[in-house]
Amino acid sequence: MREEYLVFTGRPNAGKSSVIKEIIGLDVATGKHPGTTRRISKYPLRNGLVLVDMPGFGRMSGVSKKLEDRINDRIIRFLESNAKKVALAVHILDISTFLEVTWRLEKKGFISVDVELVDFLADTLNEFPLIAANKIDKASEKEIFFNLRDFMNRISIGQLSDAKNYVFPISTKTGKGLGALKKAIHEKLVAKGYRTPFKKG
Ligand SMILES: Nc1nc2c(ncn2[C@@H]2O[C@H](COP(=O)(O)OP(=O)(O)OP(=O)(O)O)[C@@H](O)[C@H]2O)c(=O)[nH]1
Ligand SMILES: [Mg+2]
Repeated sequence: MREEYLVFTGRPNAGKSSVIKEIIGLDVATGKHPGTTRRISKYPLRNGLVLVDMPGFGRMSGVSKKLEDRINDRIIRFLESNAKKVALAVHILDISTFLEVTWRLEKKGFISVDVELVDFLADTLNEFPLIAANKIDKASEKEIFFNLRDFMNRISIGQLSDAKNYVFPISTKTGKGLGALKKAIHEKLVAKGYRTPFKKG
């Protein structure tokens, strides 16, 4: 049977595993500290569709620089070598701290890891990933609005109106926005021939 991947990416602690838990209903490990998921973890769903929970891309706590580099390399290599087998990628980011983190990186001459990874996914997979702008409960509405607008302006999606079809503000804590994200994931997978993608193997 063919095997295809539903991949979840994001920086450490963004809430990848929490989104998987809430939306797909899989009992994956979540944790307070960046670096909870250390391996590229695969969970078979249905009809050859395999969910992939990635470790965080970027800095982790309690992990040597060497291991961190190795994990980051593995993520990039997995995505590059399996590009044709990725049915859908969902990128999760912590939108509540997006601008703060981005400005801090820019001062050091780096670009946002989230922007970099989203653009890498779009290039490598030839399709724009769905984006879960998570943790909207952690900042004021105004702050979330500014962070979202800035993020959407930075990713290479062209029109801001297009970005709205791909970017979903959510909170796995309050449940806000999860229905819309789930629907979007479902629709994309159905279009790829997976009629009941959320059921387990
Ligand atoms: N306030 C708030 N906290 C959240 C939300 N989503 C996740 N968290 C918390 O953020 C922390 C990280 O969540 P995980 O789901 O483990 O994140 P991850 O991206 O899988 O992290 P790694 O596996 O370490 O890369 C946990 O303490 C979660 O409870 C949210 O929407 N709001
Ligand atoms: Mg995780």
